Amino acid sequence: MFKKILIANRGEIALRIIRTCKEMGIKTVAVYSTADRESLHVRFADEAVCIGPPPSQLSYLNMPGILAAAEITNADAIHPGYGFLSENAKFSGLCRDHGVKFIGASAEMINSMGDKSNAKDTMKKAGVPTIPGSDGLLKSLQEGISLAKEIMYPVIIKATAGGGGRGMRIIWEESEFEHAWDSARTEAKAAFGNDGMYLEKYIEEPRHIEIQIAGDQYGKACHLSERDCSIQRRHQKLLEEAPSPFITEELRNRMGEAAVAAAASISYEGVGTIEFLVDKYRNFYFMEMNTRIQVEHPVTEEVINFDLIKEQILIAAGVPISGKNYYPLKHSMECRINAEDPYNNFMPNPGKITHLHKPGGHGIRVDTHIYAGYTIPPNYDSMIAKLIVSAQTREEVIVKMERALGEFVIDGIKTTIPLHLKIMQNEDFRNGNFTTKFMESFDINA
Ligand code: MV4
Repeated sequence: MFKKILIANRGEIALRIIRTCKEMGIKTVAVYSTADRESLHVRFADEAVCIGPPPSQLSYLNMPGILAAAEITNADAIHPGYGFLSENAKFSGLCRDHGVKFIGASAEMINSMGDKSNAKDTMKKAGVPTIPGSDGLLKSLQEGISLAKEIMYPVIIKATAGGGGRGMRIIWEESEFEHAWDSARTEAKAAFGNDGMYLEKYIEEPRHIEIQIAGDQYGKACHLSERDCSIQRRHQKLLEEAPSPFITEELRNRMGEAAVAAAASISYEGVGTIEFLVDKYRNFYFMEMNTRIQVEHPVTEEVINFDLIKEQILIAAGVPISGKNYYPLKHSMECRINAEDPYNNFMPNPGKITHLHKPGGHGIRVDTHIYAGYTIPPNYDSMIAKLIVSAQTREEVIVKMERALGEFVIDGIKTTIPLHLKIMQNEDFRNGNFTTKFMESFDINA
């Protein structure tokens, strides 16, 4: 087992990883930027190394600095958390070259799944359902136009280097094709240095449902049930839950089997997520694979009673997984609390927390790094806490979530707590009647 793990991240996920390491008897090294000197991950780790000034490029993305910190502290592994270097193939490769275990995917796996057209092709060959569309990349505008005519509008073109909604365009009729093609390629070239595009039939009003998977070094894979992440705004998830109110036991079995086939076919090692789009007829299609631990992993931990960070560390250390699939035993929901003003276009609102009261009681979990007197720096993501509520049924979770949101006091800054309270009161949400379009028509003032 590892003796010492360096955590190449900040905020709640750095704390989350430190906590599991402590329980496993593993020493921890925090790295931090000068903006995070007063952060809890710095205080709770056994050692801490300053790696640079506030901008991420100069600190949490500073690969030589982080590798040097691992070397001087004698860390034998690096946990990247989510975001930052967690899906950076170059960093994964550098860790391998330096003899320090990267607790995440190999450089080859990150490259393979990071190219979305290639990932789709790989999954199709493994027998995972994919959305009808181009066979690989489009070779020309003309090829796109004639294929769209064949599969019929609406279609969507996607940048193969994209993901998270960047470099994609929905096309409703042929007259829009050329402009969409040009603008998407220009955007992709500027953002990723790669303007390769592929085409798919556009699925209207889908649900975003993802399956947590785990695979080990011995070729075994399993699934750990699904999360419904349909409540998003501009490709930022706001709220996630497990199980999905839309998924039947039969569909869960089929999606779980497809996700296991996907993971096994690429000999996936570690924990990962297979993202699916599910249409109104409950057809499901592979969308993307994430090769990291995700923000919303706690809802899965709560419904299957299992520490996913511990599992990640065990797999990285070569411990085999049991291979059994896991199914939800109860219901869990996570509200992401951001330092943003939901009444003013989600404007970021960093600053000092003058007073704090975290909710408590049965079934309540708060994953956060904030404390009274803490100043949220303006340099990083605006998520400051995750409120995770679990109970026997979805109805009970919603009642408890309303109660817990009402108890949560974060003074000094604006947060998205009022938005979540309004979502909990929405009839369609309460009935489980929502798609990825939910937030487009949601009005916090209504
Ligand atoms: C789609 C789609 C409809 N049809 N593909 C958005 C992010 C990227 N991962 C893929 N995305 C979509 N791909 C087809 N063929 C709709 C979306 C989409 C979406 C997906 C999941 C969650 C929220 C979304 C919001 C807008 C569009």
